[in-house]
Amino acid sequence: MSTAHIAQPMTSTQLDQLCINTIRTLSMDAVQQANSGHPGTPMALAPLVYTIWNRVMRFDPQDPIWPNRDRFVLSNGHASMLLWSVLHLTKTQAVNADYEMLGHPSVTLDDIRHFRQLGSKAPGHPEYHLTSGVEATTGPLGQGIATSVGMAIAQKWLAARYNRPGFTVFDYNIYTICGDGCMMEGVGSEAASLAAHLNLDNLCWIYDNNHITIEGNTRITFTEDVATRFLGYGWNVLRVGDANDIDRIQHALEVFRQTKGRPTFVILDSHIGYGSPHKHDTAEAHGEPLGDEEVRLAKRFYGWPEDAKFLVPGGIYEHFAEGIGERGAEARRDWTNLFAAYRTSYPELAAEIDQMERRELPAGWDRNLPVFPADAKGIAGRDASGKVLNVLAQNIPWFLGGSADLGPSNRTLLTYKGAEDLQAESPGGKILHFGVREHSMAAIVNGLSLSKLRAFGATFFIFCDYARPAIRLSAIMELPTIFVFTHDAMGDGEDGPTHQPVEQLASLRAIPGLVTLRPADANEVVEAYRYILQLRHEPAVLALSRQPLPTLDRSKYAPASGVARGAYVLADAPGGNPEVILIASGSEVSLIVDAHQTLLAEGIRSRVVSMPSWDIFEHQTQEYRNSVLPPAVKARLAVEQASTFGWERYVGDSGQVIGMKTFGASAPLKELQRKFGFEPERVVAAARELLNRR
Ligand SMILES: Cc1ncc(C[n+]2csc(CCOP(=O)(O)OP(=O)(O)O)c2C)c(N)n1
Ligand SMILES: [Mg+2]
Repeated sequence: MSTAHIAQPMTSTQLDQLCINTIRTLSMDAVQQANSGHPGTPMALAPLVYTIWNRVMRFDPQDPIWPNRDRFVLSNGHASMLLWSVLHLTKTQAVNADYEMLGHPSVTLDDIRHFRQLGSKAPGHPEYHLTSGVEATTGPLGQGIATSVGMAIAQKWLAARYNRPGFTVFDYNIYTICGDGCMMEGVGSEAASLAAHLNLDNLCWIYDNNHITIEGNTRITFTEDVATRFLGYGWNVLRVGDANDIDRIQHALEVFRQTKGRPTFVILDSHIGYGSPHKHDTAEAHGEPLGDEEVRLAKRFYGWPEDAKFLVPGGIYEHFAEGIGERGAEARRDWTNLFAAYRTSYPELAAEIDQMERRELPAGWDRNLPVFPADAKGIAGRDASGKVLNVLAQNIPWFLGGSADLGPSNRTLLTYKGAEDLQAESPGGKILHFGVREHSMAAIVNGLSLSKLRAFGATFFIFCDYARPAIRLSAIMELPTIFVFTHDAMGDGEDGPTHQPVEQLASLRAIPGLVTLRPADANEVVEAYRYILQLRHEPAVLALSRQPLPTLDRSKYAPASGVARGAYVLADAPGGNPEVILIASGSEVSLIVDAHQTLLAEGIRSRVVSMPSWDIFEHQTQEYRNSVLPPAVKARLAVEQASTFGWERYVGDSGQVIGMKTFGASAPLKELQRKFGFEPERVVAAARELLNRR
């Protein structure tokens, strides 16, 4: 059917409505074509998304990575067709991972026709690493809203550091849409609490209050008073009673922009599946195609040609070009001029922004990194880390972070002169206090990183489980976030099994793209940070010891720079040619070094391999890997205070692993080491056994 069936719109109001219905029908058609997806929420929220994009947001489709653009986060990621529709209709341009404009649109109509199909830029959920214009990967409910708090903290931080009188370089806002699911998820509550504590008045969440989730009406499970809850946090709470009233929506967003000192929460009453005569207000509209007949009926309701598919009527692209297109272009032009003048007045700050935006490191970023002398007593991984963090934070202006209330234990507090807490009244501080909120901490670190800050979050290693969903998203988004986890094994002995990590290493090593490092001594900690800081597209986890670890004598053993290869030969049998290989990470490396000395004295040719990172090692050439673990040497022993799960890949069928097969126990560390076999004698005995020399 041709566009002729739609009367040529005359008024701007009619054009608004036509744009909204275009978003709705594109969404319905895409879901129907894919025979999977979520039509109902795009049908309900098209007016909201239209208003944000075409009337409010300062976003230039010609340059979707312009630094001072407003951010839009779709936390109810299942409604992704909203995003694909507006990215398409605004002709948002594609950019690659090196921040180069590609000269073609981010999302084509063909991508929408292939919604949820392999290779389409319109996948099932918004994917930051895949489609330009997506500000955050969403889908796991609650992550988007929590991540947007990180974005809001980042904006305030950028403003505090870089704005100067007459030069408001950063003043963007963050608009986040969420649904009942996001409201139910705990991570959202953690983040909402912190957002109000930090007075994030640049942050606006719009809650799609449709009373529907997958199992039906929310009366079966979600009857709290959300408005009161947000008032309790300290948010500015607004209500728009009709999701189709775009003037009211626009007004609410104006109130948001005028509200100072607190974030804004807009409760928007909507009807899922709006326009579908049989499915509106039902859970069926949430996640199933409407069916051809129902699509037809909904189109009839919208006054749309019933048989048209993927129709973008004449005038639609133009209406977006006149709205967000012109407003965004003008905002970016003004900003570009402002920034040119800023560059003249503040060349160093401007250069800093350039580097930061490209995820580069400033010259001298690693100067003064400590070198630790050999010391049998040694230093704890967390202490070495604390020294490194304090150097990095001074060398890299946009490096910042903190802990989920364990800063003193994690040794993540920045203590150098001038280091300041990040609080509402000091938004440019670099010491973050996440409170006891590990999950939202990790999501917020993602938000900071999406804003190009180099951010770290910290807690006890055991509680990485509480942060894991957001760490996983870090990896999916290919963000260079940093997670500093201390108390990496049984070092906190008396706290017992609830505090002793067992399966956490295996679980993190299983996350594709995440670099997990467990350094053996203080110099390996330094080298681990040196490696991590140079990553631009991968997140990293550091598992650090609570207790002192001997600082290895690097004049006797191989240099710690071997960390950059994931695993390296630390000590070898004289002349090489080992008959047994001992492999360990972290605190168990010095243990196998001790065992190695005994074995050598017994005439057994052992090799010691320090393996701080499986992930990095896996990326080395086969040749290098064979040089560390020669295939011919089958007698291999891995020692690690963690689940043995996965070590078979390095020790092989004829190897052995000394590790954890149960949870730990509450006792002093020495006793635990004895009970679980982490003693040199046990390692020596196991090596002998492997060689059949009892
Ligand atoms: C953490 C998480 N748990 C479960 C799901 C599966 N899921 C997707 S949408 C949805 C219901 C969401 O309801 P709501 O947020 O109200 O969205 P609406 O149907 O109103 O669009 C669920 C449970 C998910 N995506 N993420
Ligand atoms: Mg809902």
